[in-house]
Amino acid sequence: MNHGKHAALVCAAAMLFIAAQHARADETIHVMLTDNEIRLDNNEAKTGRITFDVNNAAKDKTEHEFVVLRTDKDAAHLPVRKGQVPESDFRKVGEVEDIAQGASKRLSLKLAPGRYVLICNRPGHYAMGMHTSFVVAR
Ligand SMILES: [Cu+2]
Repeated sequence: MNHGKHAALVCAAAMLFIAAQHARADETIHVMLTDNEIRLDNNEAKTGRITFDVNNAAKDKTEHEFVVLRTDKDAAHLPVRKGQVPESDFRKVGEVEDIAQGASKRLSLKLAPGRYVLICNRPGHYAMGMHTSFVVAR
């Protein structure tokens, strides 16, 4: 095999490898829970396996949780009953509970394209502002 052909084959193989790696790439979203907010380093991800790295960065010693709901509703206008969003009214995709102040927990999910709302559903916390929207693009 001449050198030029060999180089082209190696190059094609490398490109296929990169394409395959890209298709399987896991995306990590860093989630910061504060006393009255959920902050993400990115409110959008591509379809596939997404890992939420959830850190309770609250100033007070309150435990928080992190719930992923699949819904087209506006994150700020979900129904609330007795201080909590009725999770059974929604398609709950995943959840991590009981995250102590200063602690982190990871939640890895395979998410389909669409709109999601991320909340903390400890009583009263949603109403305090612990919600944000999240979009999974094709
Ligand atoms: Cu909370």
